[in-house]
Parts: sequence; structure tokens; C-alpha cells
Amino acid sequence: MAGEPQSDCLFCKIVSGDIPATIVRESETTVAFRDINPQAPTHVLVIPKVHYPDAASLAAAEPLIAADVLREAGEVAADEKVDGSGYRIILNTGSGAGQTVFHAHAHVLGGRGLQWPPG
Ligand code: IU
Repeated sequence: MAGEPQSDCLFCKIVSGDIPATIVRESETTVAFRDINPQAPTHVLVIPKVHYPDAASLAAAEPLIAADVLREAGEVAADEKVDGSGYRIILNTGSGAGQTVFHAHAHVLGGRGLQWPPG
């Protein structure tokens, strides 16, 4: 069923606690944890507890949870004190855009200068 945990999904296993992660925030609907391959001094992933393959499909099915992900991303930036200097919320969507894990997630990147356009 849509949104149900997927047995082959790494991020579903982080939600269930079967795979460890450095969790920095948790809400009723989301988990935020440090990326294992950080691309900036702050690099945190915010994921919904429900399984959708990308942010757009999450937003279409569960718009309130998609909003929770964005709110939590902002809270991460405040917790990490990168909100003053500026930070980026990134939603890679599709393999051509660099998505490698097909459970919706928002990257929160900050703590260094960020170029535009991104590569
Ligand atoms: P992407 O947008 O799908 O490319 O982002 C997936 C991210 O998940 C990527 O930055 C990985 O470093 C990160 N990640 C992780 O934090 N823990 C893991 O066990 C795995 C990937 I696999």
C-alpha cells in the first residue's frame, strides 16, 4: 500500500531503527539524520517516516507530511546555526538529477559558501 515501509529500502530501515543513523531531530512524521558522506559542514537528511520514492510523490499523496519535511529542514538549519548565513534545501528527483536513494528526502546543506547554479 502507498506509504507502507519497503523491506528493501535503506531509509525505511533507519526509520524502524534496523540500521543506525546519527539522528539529530525526530517528529511524529519525520526523522532527520546526518548524511554519511557529508558535502558541507552541515549535511543533514530529513525524511518522512512513510515511504514515497521522491518528494513530489510524497507531496501529491501526503501534502501535510511534505510540509512537515520542509518545516523540519528549517528547524535543522536553526539547530545547526546555519540559518543566519544561508543554507540550501535540496530535493534530488530522479537518477539523472543525482537521486540514489528512492525514499523521499530533503538535504539540508550549510556551513560553507554554496555556488549557484549547483552542478
Ligand atoms: P540522493 O539525493 O538520493 O543522492 O541522496 C542520498 C543521500 O543518502 C546521499 O547523500 C548519501 O550520502 C546518503 N546516505 C546516507 O546518509 N546513509 C546511507 O546509508 C546511504 C546514503 I546508502
